[in-house]
Amino acid sequence: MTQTGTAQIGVTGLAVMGSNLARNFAHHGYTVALHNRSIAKTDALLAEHGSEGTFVRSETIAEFLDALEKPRRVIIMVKAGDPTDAVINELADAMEPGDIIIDGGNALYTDTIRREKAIRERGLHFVGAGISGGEEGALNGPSIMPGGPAESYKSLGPLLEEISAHVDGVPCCTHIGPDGAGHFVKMVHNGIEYSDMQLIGEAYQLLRDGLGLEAGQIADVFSEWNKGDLDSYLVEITAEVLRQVDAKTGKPLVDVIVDEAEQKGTGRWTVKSALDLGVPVTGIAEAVFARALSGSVAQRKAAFRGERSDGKGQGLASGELGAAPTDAPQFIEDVRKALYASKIIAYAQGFNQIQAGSAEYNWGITLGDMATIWRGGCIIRAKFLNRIKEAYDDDPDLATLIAAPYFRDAVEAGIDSWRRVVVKATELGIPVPGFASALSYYDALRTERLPAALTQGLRDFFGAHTYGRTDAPEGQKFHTLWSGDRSEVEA
Ligand code: NBP
Repeated sequence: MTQTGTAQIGVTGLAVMGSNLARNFAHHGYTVALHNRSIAKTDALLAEHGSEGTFVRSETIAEFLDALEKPRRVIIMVKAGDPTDAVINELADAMEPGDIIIDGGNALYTDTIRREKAIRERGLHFVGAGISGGEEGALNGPSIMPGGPAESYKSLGPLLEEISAHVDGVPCCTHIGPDGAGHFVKMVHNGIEYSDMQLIGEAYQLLRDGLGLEAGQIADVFSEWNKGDLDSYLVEITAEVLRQVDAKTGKPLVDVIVDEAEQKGTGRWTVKSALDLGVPVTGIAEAVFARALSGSVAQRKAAFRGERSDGKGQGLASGELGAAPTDAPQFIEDVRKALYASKIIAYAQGFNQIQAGSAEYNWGITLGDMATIWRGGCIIRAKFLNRIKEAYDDDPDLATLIAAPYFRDAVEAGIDSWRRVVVKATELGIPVPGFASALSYYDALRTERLPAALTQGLRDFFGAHTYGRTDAPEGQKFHTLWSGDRSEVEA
């Protein structure tokens, strides 16, 4: 029986993400053409899940493309980087004008911009789509962030929206903007995810080292927090991970896991992009550096404040540490409020980065839509994203999330707790880079006169870099003749 032109969608790259995405399409009644570089993965998928829907097996790209109805829609789910380029080129060589290539991997947005341009010039459509939610999301409904031409979204959008997560009947998928917009937003999403996890980690450590709570007790605290403003997937699974007992030792699993956090690179990309755009995403940067610090094994061994494991005596001293908090329930509540306030800052910074990226590349991104499509399916799904959506609905040009009434009030309600936590952590020698830098960011934004005036003075002194004056029109520059008579001239 010929199966030419029977499949509405094709998936190439059938590792964990691609297989689950293919099954998700099949569960929604679509006929799915399957392809993988090595046939073993295709056959394994068909053997284990072939009965879940209608799949078309293919061994070659030619067979794969033949199975698809036209214009063809092909999703690539292979390793990001060179493998993705290899697959795109192989497909583009064999496809016809109007066909759509979708890269669902975690591509760097600048690669997506380059690829979209090259593929467009060949008469094909290229859509870089960020997909979040891990393997579970891919199977049961991810959050999808497709970029690329608006025209291709007309044909592709309904399929993607159907298989995406839904919250209150609204799909967690929307057209983000042209070329690299989807992958840019996915990148910032991942950066926010880094920041969220770092803040959760700091809260955990404060309860563990500040109050001496066991993992199981901290799990109960997180479960309780998940019933309120902090209600989110990451807080929910924090309780689950903390409650897990290691079968081998009988200890909490978290106590036997090596404390070196790894990264695949999207957090680093977010920070690099933020540096280029000049957007202070301090929360994400602290999270990326905290992971790097955890992996700085030699430095940690050399500086460790206890007995050094290499037998070379004591590590570095910490000075006198303060006493543990005496009112445990109050401290737990303070940490909860500090976590929420810091999280608001992290999202405010991430949304500012999307705003700046959208302006830089003319993407026309609607910020409220990002909050909408992150409400379900993805790793950072959280109840408070509804509030972010409302804030941008009320004012699409909001300069910062913390200026929106709900968030302004939420941060102000937690500010005393937040300061107490940072002070107590400092006294106890517990590192809280996320909490502390978020608080400094918040204080800096609200400071009338920043020391940047002095920075400008210094720059003018050693490099004649000039400065503006508070009493002169914006843009007018001045220079003091530091090595002369120190009079001021207009630059
Ligand atoms: P991997 O990132 O582990 O990639 C494995 C797949 O890439 C296999 O199908 C493999 O084929 C194929 N592949 C490679 Br490697 N080199 C190739 C080449 N030169 N030509 C053709 N195919 C090649 O798979 P994954 O974890 O399912 O992730 C897929 C994409 O989704 C990645 O970009 C990832 O960053 C992204 N993503 C992953 C997650 C997650 O939770 N894992 C979440 C969100 C996004 P083979 O079978 O022949 O070796």
